[in-house]
Amino acid sequence: MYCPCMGRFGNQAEQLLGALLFAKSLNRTLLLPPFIHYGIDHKIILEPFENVIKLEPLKEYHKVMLLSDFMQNKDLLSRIWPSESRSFFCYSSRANPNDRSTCGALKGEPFNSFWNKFNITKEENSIMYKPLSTSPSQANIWKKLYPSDDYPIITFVGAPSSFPAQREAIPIQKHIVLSDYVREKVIKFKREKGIEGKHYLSMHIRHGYDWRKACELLKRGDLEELFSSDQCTKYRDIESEHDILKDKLQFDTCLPRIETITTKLGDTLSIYKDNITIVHIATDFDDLKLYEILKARFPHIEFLITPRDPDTMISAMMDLYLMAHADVFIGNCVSSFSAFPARIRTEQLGLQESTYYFGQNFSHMTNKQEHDEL
Ligand code: GFB
Repeated sequence: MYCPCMGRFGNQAEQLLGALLFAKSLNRTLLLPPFIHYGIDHKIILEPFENVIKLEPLKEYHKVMLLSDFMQNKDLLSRIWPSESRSFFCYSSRANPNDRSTCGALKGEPFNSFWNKFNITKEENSIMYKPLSTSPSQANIWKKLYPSDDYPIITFVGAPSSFPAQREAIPIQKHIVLSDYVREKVIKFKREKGIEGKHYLSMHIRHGYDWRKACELLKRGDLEELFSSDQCTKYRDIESEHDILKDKLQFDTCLPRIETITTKLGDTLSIYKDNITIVHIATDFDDLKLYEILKARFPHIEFLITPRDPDTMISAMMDLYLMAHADVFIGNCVSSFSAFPARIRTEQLGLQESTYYFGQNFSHMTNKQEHDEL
């Protein structure tokens, strides 16, 4: 059990992959937490896990249970996580500097709101596991130190996994399928727009204020990776099992200029000839100037955006679905929000050939093809 207390959807989704991998290595059930969404004025919204991701395909990978079901099951709760002995596990304390004896599991937001939602208002016990890590390679040590007879439940303060997700966890995306709830919202949206069954291209334009600031980091010139950039800057060499850097990350790949966006869109549409006349724009910021430029440059294209409602995750979920299932996708290489649909396309739907990124020209050959060429 854990709180997905770091980052927004893209970060939480990558850490879910690592948490599944770790739970499997321990042969313990993973309790699936709600996703944490931040609305207007950082309002914390807990989106039920099952509204976003289907449970059945996940169960094919490993034993899982909804955290909300577990918390409502009073019998199970009092048997394996009784209120008087509720331990939290952490690598090291995040509590006040003058009290390092507790994990500080409920300190600050979103930690406090998350646990309060499940009526957990107090940390009874803290277990700090430093220098152990939550890498599956340490599973045997975990089993020895914290056997399930003595520790039927391990509750982590944050996700027991890294961001970005480690390479080994990426294929688990095969089992992360967007829910019917999201699918139906998209079908309704398409029906309303009269585009059911029509081919479309989807592009992710990540360019809000936080993103602009984050991309500035690349101007230092010495960063090899940022957030989810491994998805297009690196590939795994099959023989040596090492990650090979295809190309150094450039600023324009993180924050594409308008010219970069229009050129990439034009070049990509021309590959698909006249087959695509609809372009969905997934974005964190509606830049009306950009929309005007796109309409003027591509007069024969119908541009679509999903309905906005910042206090729910609906728009984000619909954008993720539309990007994942588009005939053609152009993503942001650095963004973990782009990485989620890109992984669905490559790991689940076999759509890697029609998955592109803005900015510098990365080759999208498979590892095997790259390898054969050497
Ligand atoms: O998902 P996320 O971690 O992706 O955070 P990045 C971006 C959030 O912005 C999403 C919203 O969870 C959404 O709430 N958002 C972004 C969007 N793109 C879209 C979109 O196309 N449609 C909709 N509806 N919403 C990084 C983080 O964000 O940003 C880093 O990974 C850091 O931790 C950095 O915070 C500044 O990876 O893009």
